[in-house]
Amino acid sequence: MNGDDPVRLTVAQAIVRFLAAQHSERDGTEQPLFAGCFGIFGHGNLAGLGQALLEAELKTPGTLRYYQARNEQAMVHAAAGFARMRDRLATFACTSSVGPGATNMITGAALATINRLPVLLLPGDVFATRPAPPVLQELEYPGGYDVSVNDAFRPVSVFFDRIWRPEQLPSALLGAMRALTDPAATGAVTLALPQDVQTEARDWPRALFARRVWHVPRPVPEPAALARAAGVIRSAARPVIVAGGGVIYSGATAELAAFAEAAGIPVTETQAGKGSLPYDHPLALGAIGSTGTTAANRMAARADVVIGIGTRYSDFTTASRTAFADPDVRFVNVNVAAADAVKLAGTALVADARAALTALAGALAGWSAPPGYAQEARELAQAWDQAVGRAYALGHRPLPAQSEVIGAVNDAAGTDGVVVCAAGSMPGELHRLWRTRDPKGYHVEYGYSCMGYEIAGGLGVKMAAPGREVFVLVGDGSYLMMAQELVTAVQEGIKIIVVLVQNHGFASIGGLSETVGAERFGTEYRYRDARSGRLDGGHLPVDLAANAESLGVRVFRAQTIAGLRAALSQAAGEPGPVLVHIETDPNVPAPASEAWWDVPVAEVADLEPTRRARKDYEAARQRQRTYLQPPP
Ligand SMILES: Cc1ncc(C[n+]2csc(CCOP(=O)(O)OP(=O)(O)O)c2C)c(N)n1
Ligand SMILES: [Mg+2]
Repeated sequence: MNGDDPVRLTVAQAIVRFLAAQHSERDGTEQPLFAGCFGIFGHGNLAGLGQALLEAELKTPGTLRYYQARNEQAMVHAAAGFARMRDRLATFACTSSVGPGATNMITGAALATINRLPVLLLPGDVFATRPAPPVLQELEYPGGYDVSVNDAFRPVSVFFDRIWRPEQLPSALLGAMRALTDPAATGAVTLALPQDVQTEARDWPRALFARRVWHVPRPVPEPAALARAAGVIRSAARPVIVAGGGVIYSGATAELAAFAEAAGIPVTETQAGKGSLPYDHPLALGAIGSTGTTAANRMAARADVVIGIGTRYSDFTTASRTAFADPDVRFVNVNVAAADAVKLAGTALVADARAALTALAGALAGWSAPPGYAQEARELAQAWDQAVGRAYALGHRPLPAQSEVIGAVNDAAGTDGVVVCAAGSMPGELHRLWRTRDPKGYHVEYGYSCMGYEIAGGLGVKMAAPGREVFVLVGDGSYLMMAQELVTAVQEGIKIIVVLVQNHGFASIGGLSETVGAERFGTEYRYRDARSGRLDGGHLPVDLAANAESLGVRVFRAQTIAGLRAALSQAAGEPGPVLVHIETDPNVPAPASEAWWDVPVAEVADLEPTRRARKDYEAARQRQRTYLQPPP
């Protein structure tokens, strides 16, 4: 037998067999690249991938297990949550039917690509052979019949291919695996599969299905770039590190601590980078930017050299380019992706975070920031932690404050728990208030900040780390948008602890609306009032605890923080998914960041509050910087 011996399979059977044989490797550890395949079947995939997954389940159980989801967007979120928890070394495939099933995955694809998380999407597509067009759910594009709704995946995927002919499959599969396992270019990978092609048989070379290992590289810095970066850092009197998600994906937290300690450089964290240092590390300043701590933001404001590591410098991180206020501030950017490394006109160090930190530590041996500098940072961090302690224990009445809920969940999570969140007012509060004790204990999706990620993403996190308790914090708005994967958790016996924070609407957007002079318009869940004709009646009578109960979830209704703590300790003993419902007062502000976020305000308005907001906005924009000064 040799590698070219034929194996006769359908395209879909070949895909399943190929995926089951793929592995990733980094630092000598191999693991299957795919933990399974999520799917929802329709006429666009049931006879192709559905049949193939069934055959695999019967013939080679466990090689690519099928998981049933309730919503295609949610299954992509679960895959993304899984991939993030596994540092992008493993993920899921997701199969959908044609048309709406496929386009439901587009939001999930965008989320994965923004967060640089590998997910493999296999949407069904219209017939390649076109025997009876248009088929059910086909959107006919008059400009050309080779376009389908799946072309909408192109801008949100890092790799897209459509398998018009079976012969194209091997190269498409190899290209897809390369993209998934490339740390600089990973994200959503889409292989669109016309429904007829999925079922067509062909003789495949046996070698296509051989066990294959994709080595995830740790690119080392180029010596000249290292010397340039070290030179800029040596010139600093007030250096600050911005640790992004790349630090965590690279597994570079120990190297970060060693580098920061040796050089006496305080460390701030983005949302994806939170947990890079434990919250009580002597050099940890916590969250930076619009949702940052006063400690991080005050140090950032006066920094002369900012060392970004594995960050893409979103507007939240830079406080819309106001966070770094020293007129001569310079940036050194360590990033595996060149496109991020050159941001803010920084001195680019294109490399894996761990490899770069080790190299920088060597290049800067014996050098450190001026004496007393680290102590200044330490004092600011301690003052912030006292503010956190107060926010955790406000004793607000009659309804508790959200910060107290975060405090109770933080206590319940201990050293090993994982908190999951994505949208609403909680991500900002979590960013500055959550005490991280482990690099994988904080999982807030803030690249796409997608309402509805929470429960589905939390499911993926738990599947990736079954030994850890997963706490999903979800607002009532996000819950109403996408809670249906609770049924998947029940079906699979996957234990997540969902803490549902009820505040009758979009507290976050309400607060933001007020700052831009839009008066909280349309942000609360209220009846339309018969007399005013507006949505300013009483609260809607939704009972989301009853909703979760009806899905088969074990539910606790907490009225107070003491009740929440009791429910969380009972939840620890539950075998399956749990939801704890608590109502909070949306009008208690968390300790402020002293930082700005650029959201434009109407330039002309009849409303006086809008006009006032515009004045404030114009004043704030004066502080906005361009960071265009080329590196020295
Ligand atoms: C899919 C999606 N649609 C809209 C938004 C804009 N948005 C951000 S937060 C938010 C409200 C979230 O409400 P809820 O989950 O109740 O959290 P709260 O703001 O009350 O804390 C909205 C509409 C978003 N982030 N994602
Ligand atoms: Mg809400």
